[in-house]
Amino acid sequence: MSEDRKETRGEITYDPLVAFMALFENVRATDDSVDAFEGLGVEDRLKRHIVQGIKKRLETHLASAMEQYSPLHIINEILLDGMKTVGELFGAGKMQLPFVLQSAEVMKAAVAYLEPHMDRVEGQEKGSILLATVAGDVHDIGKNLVDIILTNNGYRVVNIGIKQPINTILESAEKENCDVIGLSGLLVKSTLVMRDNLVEMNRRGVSSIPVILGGAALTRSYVEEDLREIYDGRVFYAKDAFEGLSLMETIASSGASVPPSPEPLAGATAASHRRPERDEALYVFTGERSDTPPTTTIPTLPFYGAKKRTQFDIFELYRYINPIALFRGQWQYKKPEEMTNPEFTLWLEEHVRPIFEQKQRELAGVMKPAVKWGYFWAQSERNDLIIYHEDQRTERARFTFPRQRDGQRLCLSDFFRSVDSGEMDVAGFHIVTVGGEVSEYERSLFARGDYQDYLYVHGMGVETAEALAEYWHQIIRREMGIDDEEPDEFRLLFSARYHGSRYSFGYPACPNLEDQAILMDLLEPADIGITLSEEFMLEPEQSTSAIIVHHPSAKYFNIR
Ligand code: B1M
Repeated sequence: MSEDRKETRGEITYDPLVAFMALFENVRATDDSVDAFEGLGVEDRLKRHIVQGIKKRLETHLASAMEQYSPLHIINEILLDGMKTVGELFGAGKMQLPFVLQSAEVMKAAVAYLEPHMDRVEGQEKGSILLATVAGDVHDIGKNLVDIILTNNGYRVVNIGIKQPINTILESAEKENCDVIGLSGLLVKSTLVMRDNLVEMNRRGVSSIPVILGGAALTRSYVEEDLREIYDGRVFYAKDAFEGLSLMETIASSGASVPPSPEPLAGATAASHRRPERDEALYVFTGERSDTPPTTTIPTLPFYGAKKRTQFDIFELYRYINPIALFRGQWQYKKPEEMTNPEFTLWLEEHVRPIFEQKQRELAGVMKPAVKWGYFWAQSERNDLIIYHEDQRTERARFTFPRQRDGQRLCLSDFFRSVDSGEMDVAGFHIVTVGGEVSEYERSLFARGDYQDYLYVHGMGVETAEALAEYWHQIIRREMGIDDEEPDEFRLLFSARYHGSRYSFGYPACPNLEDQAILMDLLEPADIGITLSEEFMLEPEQSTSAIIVHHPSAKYFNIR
């Protein structure tokens, strides 16, 4: 156990002193005898501030630049030129996203300093965009990254937040006189909402406004082929914030006339389309089950119903964070071409792990982990999984899962004993959260312009929620007595090398988000502060749920 953790009643609690000290970590000691800007002209000094993300002495250098240039010239010709270099370095894989955000922070600070000295800021922008996450979707960070990159590259961004209906989007775009509408969404359902939004824009005759779409559930071909056929105006796909920026640049440079949609990318074939509609045929049982053999043993039911736990050793949970998912996925550190994999791993250990360790301490008191979990009698019936009351006779709930059309014809229900077998099986469920405080903290960082920290804190929230799910799944395996294949390395734990599996509703084997409502009825997690929105999203945001399957052959599979 590390020394900076305080132990009380066998639990490790938050230590304010440790958190305070953590604030001063990662502050690089600078050698004041060396002037990083020495010998540079006023323009190059400012560009260096931007490209290297240096805030120190920014105001002094801006003040001396103002002796020569107008604030507007400084922004448009010098600082934005620096941001252009940042974009190019990022595009060439020579700059990591957290450093891009650090540059954006400096840009924001510089503009804030210059603004009071400008006669009129409005109308000086390169273009404007209304940004929103579509109705029913709570995902914020992707859209906010787009906001940061566009704002700090000279565009006016009107960011109206998450879960936005088309009415509000169009009203705000009109009121704010935006040139472009940008829609974001991560849910499969959001791809349909985006399509409906475009149809509605046609109907209202406002299709002269170009639309940029982004988010993980979209594919380029879905946007550039299917949606382009539907929308009377121009619609573009942006895979990330920088593609959003280059699209804005193309649109802005074409003036009033909207540029033609680019040709679809080679390789964007019909086969790569994601057709998000539910395929009913997959849910109809045609008489042919998979050849999943019944388990030889059924675990003893640890207890019937649900329990909760709210006391955790947060540092123990942090051990279950998958560093690859955090460093490479959330924080988006990418391997530069010139580095080998082992070199990059070493680089991450040297440069990124210290940030991870510092954030663990900083957020120890912000994370509020809580779990609700339980065990229920269960049996399968074709594609259905029936959950019984404690009497093992009365049906309490029923899930219907899709079945693979070809190949093994796998279906989640086949991992459970069937009604015909006459034997009662056991299903586990859990729902975990790290609470809402981390999201509030994250939002305050975004609002303050602490963009790099915003990314770091968001990533920590996401991966601590994932870690808690991993940790609790292990506890469940122990309680069920299926901890016979526990890996002795965390690396193997992250690749699910253990007995049984954990499936989250909304993922391919059990894609119906609506099933979250059944899980909520079973676990009743309101007492740990988790609720379900009308769109079947969990509140707080950093929460996740799963059904735990004990069958030894249970592994992830796709439904096609
Ligand atoms: Co979940 N999740 N998740 N999740 N999660 C998704 C979204 C999912 C697609 C995964 C999958 O199926 N493969 C899936 C939804 C599928 C569906 O709709 N059915 C899913 C699910 C099912 C769920 C749960 C329901 C699972 C469960 O518990 N039963 C649950 C719901 C949570 C809730 O209700 N609150 C859940 C939970 C979680 C975690 C908490 C564990 C965690 C955090 C979620 C969060 O932050 N709110 C999480 C994560 C991490 C993901 C994935 C893996 C990653 C999301 C992310 O953080 N991306 C995600 C799968 C995926 O995206 N590949 C998934 C990083 C972020 C910076 O990227 O927002 O895409 P993104 O933005 C990018 C680009 O897309 C683009 O630029 C950005 C920056 O480069 N971009 C634009 C975005 N908008 C743009 C707009 C533009 C231009 C570019 O112009 C306008």
